[in-house]
Amino acid sequence: MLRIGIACYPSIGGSGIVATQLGHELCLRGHQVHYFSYDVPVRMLQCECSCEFHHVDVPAYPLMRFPPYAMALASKLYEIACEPGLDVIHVHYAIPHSMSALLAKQMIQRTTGRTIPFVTTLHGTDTYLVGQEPSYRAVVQHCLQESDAVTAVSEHLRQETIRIFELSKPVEVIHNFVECKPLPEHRLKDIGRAETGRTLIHVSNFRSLKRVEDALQVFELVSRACPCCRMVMVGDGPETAAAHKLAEQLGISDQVTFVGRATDVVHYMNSADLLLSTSEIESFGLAIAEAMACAMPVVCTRVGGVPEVVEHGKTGFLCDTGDVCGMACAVLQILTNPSRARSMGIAGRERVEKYFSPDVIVPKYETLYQNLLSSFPSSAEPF
Ligand code: GMT
Repeated sequence: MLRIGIACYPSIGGSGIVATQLGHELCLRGHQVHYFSYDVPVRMLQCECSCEFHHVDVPAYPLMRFPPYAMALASKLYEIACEPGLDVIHVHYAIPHSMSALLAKQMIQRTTGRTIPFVTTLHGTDTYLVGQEPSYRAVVQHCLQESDAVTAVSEHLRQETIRIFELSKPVEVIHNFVECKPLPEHRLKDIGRAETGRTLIHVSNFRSLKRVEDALQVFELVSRACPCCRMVMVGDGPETAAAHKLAEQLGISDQVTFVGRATDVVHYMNSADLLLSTSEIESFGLAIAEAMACAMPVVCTRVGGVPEVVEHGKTGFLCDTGDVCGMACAVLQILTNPSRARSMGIAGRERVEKYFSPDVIVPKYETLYQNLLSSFPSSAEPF
């Protein structure tokens, strides 16, 4: 049994969701989990395990235009690592969490002589986008190099991380996982039925890289051939207002429902028939795997780690980024062929169960922690 500190973003977003689900699973497996963030992680509120949450206080002072969150997180990690004690620190999303973990590790070493190893899990934009900002790059590179282990949520992200940060250390791929919840009765009956196969769903944080406008344009083309179909847009972000405007311009506002931020995405997925993901980059695509777990076929862009998740032609279709016509054709191929839709949905769920389930993925993290602890014998305290 290990005492594991997890630092993550608390908001609805892939990295925070994965971190919280991991904490939950580790707790169910008998480990003691401590979360660190500036707010209670959204998914933590929905689970009933005995994980502890440590609020990171960031005091403001008039001199500081930008209160130093990374420093406050390092202090909190240090405090809890000393008492009640941690065996390993696992940070999700490198910026700024791995910097705080490195600082905490050094402070613990200096004051107690113990070494508490830390793992950095990269989620995507910390490598592809934000990590490459000249203001952050050198620090991210240093913190990855100094992490006791670095993991990436896909092979694509692993390769890009090594290339971009010129890392001389290994990066291990540990894919994301999603739970395959029992399908509701209506869904079991309805998968792929022609008369119900008409609701598309798009789930994202409406940032520009999600190309939400492409999703609406695809839907507009699909609705010409299939006038009764509907589109549910789940999420919120900087492009939300533009998306509403575009829906009006395209004359599809009556068929498109914007539901905003949702904590229970599965609820919407279980009432939809096809997921459309139009991103220009996606390290993994958690929403895609969540849709597959709901036995839903997917039409996605062939980017980043998405081809590791979606098997083209079997669990959905992969198209080129921006190929609105190609994506509309792929959607129509599925909507107009109920038996294909059904077999794709079922194949997707099977794929998630086989490769991206908690039982397959969580032991990989446990093994990683154990291996680190055995290479730092001084770190293990009796627990
Ligand atoms: O999609 C985002 O921009 C949010 C980001 C996050 O960290 O919250 O998502 C990234 O991490 C997810 C969980 O590992 C992945 O499923 C997403 O594909 C990844 N997003 C990108 O790579 C753009």
